[in-house]
Amino acid sequence: MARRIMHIDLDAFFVSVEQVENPELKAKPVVVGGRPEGRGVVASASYEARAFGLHAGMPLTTASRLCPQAIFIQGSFAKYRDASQRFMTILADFSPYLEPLGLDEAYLDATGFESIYGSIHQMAVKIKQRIKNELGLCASVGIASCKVVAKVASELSKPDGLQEVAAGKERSFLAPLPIAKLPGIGKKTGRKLNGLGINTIGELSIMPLRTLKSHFGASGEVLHHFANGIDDREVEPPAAAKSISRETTFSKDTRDRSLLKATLRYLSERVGAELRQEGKRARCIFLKLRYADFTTISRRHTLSQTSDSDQTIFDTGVKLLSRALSVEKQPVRLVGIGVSNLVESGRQLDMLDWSRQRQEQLDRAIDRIRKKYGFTAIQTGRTLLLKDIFPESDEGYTLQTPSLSR
Ligand code: TTP
Ligand code: MG
Repeated sequence: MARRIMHIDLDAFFVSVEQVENPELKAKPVVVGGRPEGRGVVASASYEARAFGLHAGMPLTTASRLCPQAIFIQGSFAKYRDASQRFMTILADFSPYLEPLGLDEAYLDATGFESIYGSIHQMAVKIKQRIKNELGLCASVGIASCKVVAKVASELSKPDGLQEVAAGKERSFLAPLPIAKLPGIGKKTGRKLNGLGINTIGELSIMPLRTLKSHFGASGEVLHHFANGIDDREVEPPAAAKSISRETTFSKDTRDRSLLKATLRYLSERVGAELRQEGKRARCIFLKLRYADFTTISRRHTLSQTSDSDQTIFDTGVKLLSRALSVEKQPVRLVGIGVSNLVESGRQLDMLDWSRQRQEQLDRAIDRIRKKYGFTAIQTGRTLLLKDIFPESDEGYTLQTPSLSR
């Protein structure tokens, strides 16, 4: 029996959450991403804003030039995470075979659910209704025999869409579409294919596999299968997070070591707080730097013992930072810190290591205070410097883009 896979994606997610909170924003060109004069990019644009050519990833300055009447919103990640959790909870009511992707999309395996809902189409209608009634948000749904076709179908049906591709019709559904609609074809691959005279998915589907492999290596085979509507990937429940990181872009490129360290301290505390909330410890700490010319580097350090302490994350970050700055003289545009190689924090502390134990107790006490009174209610000397630079909110300092101020 052919599988029935659903792909569900919320329309203009960040913007729609803002519109639910403030209905005056409805039916207007709205952009979430930051102030129009800021250096960030559009994270989400309402469909009214898209009519002016605005899209995710566009610099905010360009967006405000193309659509000066647009309403620009800084956004708040905590709000979106909350809406996302409620969205996933609704989906989980419909099927345990659920694979969330990012915040606002998921695959759901609905094979065999016809008997409960009458048809898979009816099931999708019910899902859309619940999302609308309970969250006030619109979802678009694609239904097909595999993930890739379901995803293309939901995308094509937007906004507020629902499209089902019958089993056996996958190829004919995809054939007339431009290759850019196929997941896995980015700008570079798209240009290369166009250069080879391939413009539609249908043209790609009949390209000899050998030729595709010679141009794109192993991914040539994936392209061939996808273009023919073949995709055996299962709907998989989420794997545990592999890393946790936070980063921010400065409003002005900087060489100021105290500002860099203060920012690193703040980001380390955010990473540490999430690590502890997840009940994990990390073996590896990494630093990310982007210089003024956009060169981006990542440096990592493996700890001899796993840790979930802000201080360890920060100290390691500072060492990596000093080393990097000693070889590169350019000002820094972006700094980020993260942890990886995570393990469950079940292991008891080494009772002999008192200073470490005290540090970990302190982190937990700070977490509790912050949970109650807001992130900036308690601050280490080093992050106080940031008070003059970034606006404060209960969730912490508001950094350049909402997705980064988690
Ligand atoms: P998308 O689903 O790609 O976009 P969208 O929901 O805004 O619009 P669509 O109707 O086309 O689905 O991404 C979901 C959210 O993820 C989006 O609202 C904001 C965030 N996001 C970013 O922060 N940066 C990005 O570059 C993109 C693409 C999305
Ligand atoms: Mg979306």
